[in-house]
Parts: sequence; structure tokens; C-alpha cells
Amino acid sequence: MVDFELTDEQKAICKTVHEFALNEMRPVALECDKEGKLPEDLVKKAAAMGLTALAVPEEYDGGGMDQLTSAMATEELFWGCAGIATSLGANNLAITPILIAGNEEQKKKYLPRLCDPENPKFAAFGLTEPGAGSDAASISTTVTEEGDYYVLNGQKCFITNGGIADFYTIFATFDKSKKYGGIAGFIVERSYEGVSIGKKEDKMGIRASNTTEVILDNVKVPKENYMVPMGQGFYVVMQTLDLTRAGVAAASIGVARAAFEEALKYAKERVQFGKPIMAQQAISFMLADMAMKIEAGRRLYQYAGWKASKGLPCSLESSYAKAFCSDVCVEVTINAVQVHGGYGYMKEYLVEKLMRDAKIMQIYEGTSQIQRLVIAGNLMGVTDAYPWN
Ligand code: COS
Repeated sequence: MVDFELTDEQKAICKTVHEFALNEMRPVALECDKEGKLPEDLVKKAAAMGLTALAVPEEYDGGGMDQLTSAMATEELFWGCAGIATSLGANNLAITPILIAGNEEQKKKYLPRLCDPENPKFAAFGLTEPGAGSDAASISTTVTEEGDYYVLNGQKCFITNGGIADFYTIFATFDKSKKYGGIAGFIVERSYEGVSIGKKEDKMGIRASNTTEVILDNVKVPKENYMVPMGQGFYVVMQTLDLTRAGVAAASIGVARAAFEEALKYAKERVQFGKPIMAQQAISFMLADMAMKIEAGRRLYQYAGWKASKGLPCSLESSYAKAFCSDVCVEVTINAVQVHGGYGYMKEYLVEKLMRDAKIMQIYEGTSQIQRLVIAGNLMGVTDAYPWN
């Protein structure tokens, strides 16, 4: 049976998160974007509600949401402010490898830190390097075993929460000649000697989020923080991204929806040639396309999230959703600026921020081209497109 009905719990969660986005995020979104900083009080409130770690089980003080519900909550948070929501969402990305491959002690030690309402900590996912972006298997950060420690050396870049994280999930290679077979994963605390923060990025959009380089200089990681053994690291990275890309798709729909709502409101109010511009077919058809694509995108991310929640393989569906929804996000936000005409280009209007925020959706957690690579790779084994099996 195909059932599009949300559960009462899902409806309640979406309503609560929407109210948080409306009442807490929207009022500070433009200022946080301008100043490039996160509002601390807001983060504490988000932590108290489990919004700093949506998919972390309740037993570790997290939001306790399944992947579908987490994605729907993510749509609401990104509707509120994509910059703030990116920092909150980066926590989920960082801790997903711990959820997949970490042991019980690691989960108990690190996961509750994210949702402490008094002093919520951030986490960051450390995969990308200057020489290894889309080609994640080519990372150069090295790890060697030395007595009671693993010693890490290397440089990570474009790390969301890099400068504010309490701990990082870092991927490094024991032997680069083994390619992805040499990769392992570690939990690295910010306080460890040799961890330092490099350049802070000055970004086009999602400016409230913190993005930096993270430098690892002879960092001694205790053996109990060995999270994913050599040979398994790359698979865990791929499994992590399979789960979190549906979240980026949902984020894209949140930003697109915000832009659509602004454009619709404006098109009904703005009078030209003696009538609201919404009464001009050129404009109303733009709005119709926006609504149609947002709806289609939402179904795609929900399906990917539903499969992930059931523990079913969701690599293909996550890539469908991420590629489609991020393209929708860019198109809708550009057109929302267009509907506003000259006003849309000005910083007083929310659509200006939304258009800048949108672009990253086609880039982070795997570019649109990488999503198409994953989709095309899946097609290699397909002989027909009959879906009913
Ligand atoms: N789940 C589990 N295993 C997977 C997998 C998945 N989704 N995707 C690939 N693998 C496995 C493959 O089966 C293969 O294993 P075996 O050789 O044991 O069969 C191994 O991983 C290597 O796969 P592949 O040859 O496809 O790897 P590539 O180096 O060609 O890279 C892509 C694959 C491009 C998909 C990957 O590097 C990627 O996702 N890049 C983007 C990285 C990214 O998103 N960065 C953003 C960081 S967070 S902002």
C-alpha cells in the first residue's frame, strides 16, 4: 500500500520545528548572515529540543528521529535559516559514522555532548582535503600506529563547524597505495595537542555557519578513539553520505520553499500595468513551476528518507533526491529574485540571501555531478526500468 499520510508524531515534530524556525531563526537570520556568526542562545534552545542532533537516539540525549522525520525537520530548519541550520546539520553528518561504526563507549562519551542545553558542543566531519574533494578515496592525511596512540598528520579543508567543534570524525589513510582500502576513521578532540584551526572561509552564502581548515600536526589519538578500522573507512564514509544526502535534499526544499513563499506574497501585492503581477501569465507560470518542482522534490527526499528509516539501501534514491532538489533550490531562488525585480537584488529582501544560500546545495556532501555519477553507476546493472518489484 502506498501511503502519503504523515504520522501524528511527524506532524507534531514538523509543527514544533517550524515554530522554532519562525520564532527563533527568522528574526536573526539576516543579521547572522551579515555578521557571519551563530547565535549562542538559539543554539542552546535548539539543543534543549534535540535539534542539534536530530538523528541521535534519545538514549544518547539526541532528537531520536528516524531518517525520514529527521529530513522533514531539516526542511523546516533550513526554511528558517540555511546558515544556522547548516551548523546544526553538520553535527548530524559528523556523528553518523559514530552511529554506523562507533562502539558503545564512543557513543556514550561523545553523542550526548551535542544536546546539552547548558553547554551544547559542536562536531565536525573531517573528510575533504585541498587535494581530495569529489575523489574522496584520494585523501592524504596519514595515520601511523605508535605505542598506545595513532598519530595523525594532514590538512582538512572546507570543514563545517571546523573552528567551533569540540570533536571531529577524521578520515585518514594508513597506506595511500591501498587507495580506499587504506582509509580508517578516528574521533579527534579539539583539545588534543597538534589540532589547530587554519583559514576561516568567507563564504557566498550559509554565512552564519563556521567553515575552516583543520590542521593535524602529529596529533596523538588514543586507541579508544579508533572508530572505523582500516579498510572499512571508505565504506562508512559512503554509507554516511547515503544517509545524509537525503537531508541536504530536504534542506534544499526548505530554502526553495522559503523563496517560493516570498515570491508568491510579492507577486500578489506588487501591482504593475494596473493589476498584481501574479495576474500576468509570465509570472504566475513561474510560480506554478516553483510549486510543482518543490512538491516533486519533497516526495523524492521523503522516499529516500523512508528507505533509510527502514534500513533499506538508499544510495540511488539519496542521489536522485540530492541532485534534483538542489537543482530545484537554485532555480527557484533565482526565479524568486526575478519575480521581485530590482527589489530582489537588494539585501533588505530575504530572497537575496536565499539565492546565495542555495548554491552550496549543489556542492556540499557531493556535487551534482557526483550524484549523477552515482546514479549512472547504478544504471550500469539496469536492463529495464520496471519499478514494481
Ligand atoms: N555504500 C557502500 N559501499 C560503497 C558505496 C556506498 N554507497 N559506494 C561505493 N561503495 C564501495 C564500492 O562498492 C567499492 O567497494 P568494493 O571495491 O569493495 O566493491 C568501493 O566503495 C569503492 O567504490 P568506487 O570505486 O565507486 O569509489 P570511487 O573512488 O570511484 O568514488 C564516489 C565513488 C565518487 C561516489 C565517492 O568518492 C564520492 O561520493 N565522492 C564525493 C565525496 C563527497 O561527497 N564529499 C563531500 C564531503 S562532505 S561535505
